[in-house]
Amino acid sequence: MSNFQPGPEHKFTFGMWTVGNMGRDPFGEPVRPALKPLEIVRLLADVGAYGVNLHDNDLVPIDATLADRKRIVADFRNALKQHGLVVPMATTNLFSDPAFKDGAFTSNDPKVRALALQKTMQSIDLGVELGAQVYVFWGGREGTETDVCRSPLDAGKRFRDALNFLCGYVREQGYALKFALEAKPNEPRGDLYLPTTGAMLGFIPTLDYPDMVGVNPEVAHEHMAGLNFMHAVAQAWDAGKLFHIDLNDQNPGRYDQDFRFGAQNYKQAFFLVKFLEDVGYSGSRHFDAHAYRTEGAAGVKAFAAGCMRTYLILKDKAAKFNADGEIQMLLKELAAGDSATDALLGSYSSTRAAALKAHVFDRPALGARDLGYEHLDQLLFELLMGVR
Ligand code: GCO
Ligand code: MN
Ligand code: MN
Repeated sequence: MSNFQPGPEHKFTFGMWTVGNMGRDPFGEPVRPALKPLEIVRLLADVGAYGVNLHDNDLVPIDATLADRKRIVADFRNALKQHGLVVPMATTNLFSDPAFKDGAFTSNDPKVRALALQKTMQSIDLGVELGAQVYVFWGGREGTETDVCRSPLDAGKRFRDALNFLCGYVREQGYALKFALEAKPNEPRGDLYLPTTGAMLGFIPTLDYPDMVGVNPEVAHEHMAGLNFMHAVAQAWDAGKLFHIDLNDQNPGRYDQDFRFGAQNYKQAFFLVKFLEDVGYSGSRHFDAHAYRTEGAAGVKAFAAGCMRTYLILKDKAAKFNADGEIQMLLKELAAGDSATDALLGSYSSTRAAALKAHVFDRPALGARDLGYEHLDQLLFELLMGVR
């Protein structure tokens, strides 16, 4: 890896809403013109992305007629073909329309819940038609400003019922589609239900078809909650549930920043890329971010190119870290045991338990050991800064 050029093998994808973001915020009007779906496809192909993901209404307006839908989808498919882009993931917009102002699947109003199911089935059909294999659920409005409105137990039950219904739908259609649940602690609601990836992982086994359902962790969302993103990803991976990932960046304790991948926390981004590459994660590397509001067309391209380039640079750094003799020797020493101690560890047996109970440890020596993490962490810093 020397030129950090993105290729299809890297599976870099962007949401239509990311490079299409017009820079609107709660205080200011859009600073960039709306891009047509075909312009988004062209832009992403230009910067070397592999795929483009979408909400139903990123492509087909919510009030489109069936004839409109047919024409729009046909044009989009042509553009994808022409530019060699795929659509690995799709999702539903269940947050923009005022009908969903108090939630979609968790709304108190049965009509809203039914509408959410209808909209999602139609959007699943669209996603599958475009080739999506992963379907993301981000419950942007599934939450509260005040808990006076409903019990979180009712909300949880309704969310479960909705996912069970939709799993049933996907199974009956014979779609090869997996669901990926995306947690976020807050924004746009004061509090969102199931606020972390860990919470989602606890919820999945309560579903009727847990094997069909995994997670879509997002860097910014765990950082908003002040958590270590890579740890959440590791837990998802360990559970066999890392179906998708949303890459961006974010400082803790801020609004939902959606910065370019690696823009803020180089070190966390490094450990994340190293983790994904070390374990052999083979899904999309999906960027769910947008250019700073200061940017125009060139800035948006620089943003998209930067996300991918940063990933590849960090991948290269991860390989250097793994090949660094001194770093690897130090890590090996840290975990080194001796045959006497090794015999005390392992699966349970009554003999082992008895031996362990009888063993005399030199506890003060264990406490006095200098672990050398200061030196190791400095070596990492120097490697990342390119002076090693
Ligand atoms: C956000 C979310 C969304 C979702 C997207 C796909 O904070 O706005 O991250 O961008 O990822 O709706 O589900
Ligand atoms: Mn987000
Ligand atoms: Mn996201």
